[in-house]
Amino acid sequence: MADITVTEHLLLHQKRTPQATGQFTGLLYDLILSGKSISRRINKAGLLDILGGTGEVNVQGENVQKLDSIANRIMLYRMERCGALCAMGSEEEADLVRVRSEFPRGDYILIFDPLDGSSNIDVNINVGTIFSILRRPEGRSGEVSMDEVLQPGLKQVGAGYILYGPATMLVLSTGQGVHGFTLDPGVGEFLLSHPDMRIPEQGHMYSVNGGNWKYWDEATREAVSWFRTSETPAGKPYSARYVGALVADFHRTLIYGGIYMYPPDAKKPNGKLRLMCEANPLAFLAEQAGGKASDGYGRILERVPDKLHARTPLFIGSVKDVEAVEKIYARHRA
Ligand code: AHM
Ligand code: MG
Repeated sequence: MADITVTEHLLLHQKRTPQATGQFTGLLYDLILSGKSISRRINKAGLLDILGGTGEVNVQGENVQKLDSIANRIMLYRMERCGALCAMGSEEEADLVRVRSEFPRGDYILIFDPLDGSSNIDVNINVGTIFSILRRPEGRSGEVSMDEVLQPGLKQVGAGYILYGPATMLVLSTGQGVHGFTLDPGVGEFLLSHPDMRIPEQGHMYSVNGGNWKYWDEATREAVSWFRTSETPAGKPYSARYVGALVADFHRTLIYGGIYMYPPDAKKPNGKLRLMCEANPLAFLAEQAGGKASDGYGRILERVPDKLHARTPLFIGSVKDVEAVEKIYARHRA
């Protein structure tokens, strides 16, 4: 097969995608460029003495790793200049970042987690950038207000992630399936490597931080126990896998099937993950790949965020595995 670059792929799809105007393609192009810059910094991290924390605490109350803030700065700098955005929301920024008047503004809103799984950086384990693209509601102009940003995930016009692993990969959907591209470092281009990714209907792996057992309620314990005691379609027990980097755990789930769970617990009653920059983009990809994403009771993509940094429980992956959890929660709620 001849190499297909991500740009070529986007242009081919542009003909059939109403929202893929030149502005949208330009946005994706600059996102990809940001991803390449972050990838390069991560590869050099050990050499440049930028591993470890800055000593600061971010808006979520977590220690900021040096690479978190570097990735955040790369994204903000590049994307403010792309000409397609009017505002950005970052996991590392408390408030919405509006594109300043000296830069050309567009109709899109970008929400991102610049470096997900950053507690893994010091041990050289996968991290990633997750992004969600929304369109400004029709007929709105001038300063962007929060109600324009707080849209349910169903309204996303694109979403994806860049996984900085043994190879750097871009996994992207603009609403026409999910496609994976692998960075060829020699030519500096993402090449189509995983066309039309589909999540198997049922998997053989479950992924959850079992260390939270003592903080879980009865329903959650039963849901996790279900995977510990049930059989896969091959008649074997489920395997447990947990990287602790959502983007890596999701990527495995997208390819092999199964389920990733971050349930609510006594310390985090709304779960840990952020609806807008983590759950929504991955839920969009999961559904586009034929899978499912739930908060335990209903579809993630239908949740209306009440604030930029709203959190949600997340159960995501194969349809049958996510439904198994929903059935258990529904029974406990009744
Ligand atoms: P982060 O965005 O600050 O890295 O936090 C989110 C991460 C996810 O990547 C991961 O799945 C989860 O937090 C791990 O949390 P825990 O250590 O509680 O299992
Ligand atoms: Mg994260």
